[in-house]
Amino acid sequence: MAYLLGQNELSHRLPPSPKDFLGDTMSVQRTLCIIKPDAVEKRKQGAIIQHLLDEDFKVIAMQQIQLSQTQAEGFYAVHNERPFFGELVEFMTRSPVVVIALEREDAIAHYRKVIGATNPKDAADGTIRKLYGTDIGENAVHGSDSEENGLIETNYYFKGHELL
Ligand code: 3AN
Repeated sequence: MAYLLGQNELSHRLPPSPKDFLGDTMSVQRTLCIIKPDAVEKRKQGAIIQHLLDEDFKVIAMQQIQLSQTQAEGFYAVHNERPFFGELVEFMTRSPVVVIALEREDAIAHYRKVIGATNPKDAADGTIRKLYGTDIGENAVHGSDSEENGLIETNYYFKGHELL
């Protein structure tokens, strides 16, 4: 019974997922989209959101924010040993981003297909990164890389009651 657990015990639990409510038989997943500063600066956020809606993603939460250094460093902590970490944090805090929690059947794999390869140069024609990305650093959108990270990342930006 969650309400009997202390704060520390609760913080180690995974956030609720669609499966908690709908059972194991279905494959609805969540993924976190961030429309990065380069794409917002180019005013492509509307086109990217429409592209995702046309691919049957449901927007369950969305907000425009300017990431703080701490927020960006925390979100990309897994990359903090990589040579591009400083550049990545500087870029992600440069100007506002649009953060969107998305839900869909098979969301993780389908979203990665729709956004294309990390480097827009290598991304397939018609993918979001090919259409709107600039280079490997400024590649228009972020996407979660696993079902577990889809939940963790969605909950990094949104509280449970904000996910509709
Ligand atoms: P993806 O976003 O496709 O999952 P990751 O997880 O390998 O790619 O990288 C996270 C982010 O770090 C990328 N979206 C990209 O913006 C940035 N990045 C990756 N490789 C480089 C690089 N060589 N130089 C600059 N930024 C990079």
